[in-house]
Amino acid sequence: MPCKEEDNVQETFPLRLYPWQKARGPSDLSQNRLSVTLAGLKLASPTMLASGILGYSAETFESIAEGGAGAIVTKSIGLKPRSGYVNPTVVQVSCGLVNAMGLPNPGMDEFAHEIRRAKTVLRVPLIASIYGYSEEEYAQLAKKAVMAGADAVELNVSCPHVKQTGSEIGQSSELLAATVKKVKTIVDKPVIVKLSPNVTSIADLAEVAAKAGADALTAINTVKAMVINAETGMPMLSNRVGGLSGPAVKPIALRCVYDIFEQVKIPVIGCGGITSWRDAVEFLLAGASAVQIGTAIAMKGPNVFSSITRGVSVYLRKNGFKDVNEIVGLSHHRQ
Ligand code: RRO
Repeated sequence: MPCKEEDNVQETFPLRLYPWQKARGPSDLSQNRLSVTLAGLKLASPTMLASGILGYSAETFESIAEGGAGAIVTKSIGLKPRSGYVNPTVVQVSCGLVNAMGLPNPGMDEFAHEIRRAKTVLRVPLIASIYGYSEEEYAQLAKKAVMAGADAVELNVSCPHVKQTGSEIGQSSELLAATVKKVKTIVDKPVIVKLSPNVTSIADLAEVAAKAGADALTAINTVKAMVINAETGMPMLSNRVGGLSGPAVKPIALRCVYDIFEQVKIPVIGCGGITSWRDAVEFLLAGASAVQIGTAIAMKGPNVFSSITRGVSVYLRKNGFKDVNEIVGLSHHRQ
């Protein structure tokens, strides 16, 4: 079955009116109804570049921001350079991608130059994604990233397939709490924690991160997955196991955001299969204050930011909302 695409704002309106929509008066077209403040970061649009896609150079950050992204998250960076796994590292499947890149990155000392360069041109917040093998490493990386100019850090505690980092930290309440606490003692910029869906209760781990001092949460990283080639009889990825992203994971990600919003008060950033304005609206209604976009860039190109932003804006106007923040978590309202 092909992935369903519903991106045309003109054809899909007017929506059915729900009780919460009827009470609203006419909206002011002149204001920027899309701006959000997230853990102290000011975003002109609630769309962000997700970590892992086009996340390496100041030039690509700039072009993504010019394309309409409200913030940029870098590729995950560690203390030492890493070449990642050998090819094949990405396989296309129905409605998504399965990747096992293996954390390729130049190491923070090298990448700090890129952060500095990016900060001279970027007008949107730059968030450094970092991964480590201990709480001390996360803290060192956070300090280096912030000293280079990063506006916030996103702790990648959820990579599904690299040993002794990623989800091995994010799946353990003790390691997760210790990591977040340590980073919070070192930096005074917002600390965002990217959570794994490969757990029994993502909301419980969200609560652990929040209690340890996290300023916001990103939900979700990729879903642990694999692909086998019937012709060769072998797994397709060199690492055998990887992470599934794209429209295939959207309902999982949406449920995760919904569950977290019910249990935890800090802002949630939705991530997972957001491809159209309608997907973005669904995440906002589930409780996301902003959304990250990754795989859709590979599928549709960087203009996906402006098409999603435009669509969300039209949705808000047509339904009488003055401000994107008014719809955050609305699906939780009970009549
Ligand atoms: O680099 C990767 O293989 C990777 C990472 Br760091 C991650 O967080 N999630 C993912 O699916 N792949």
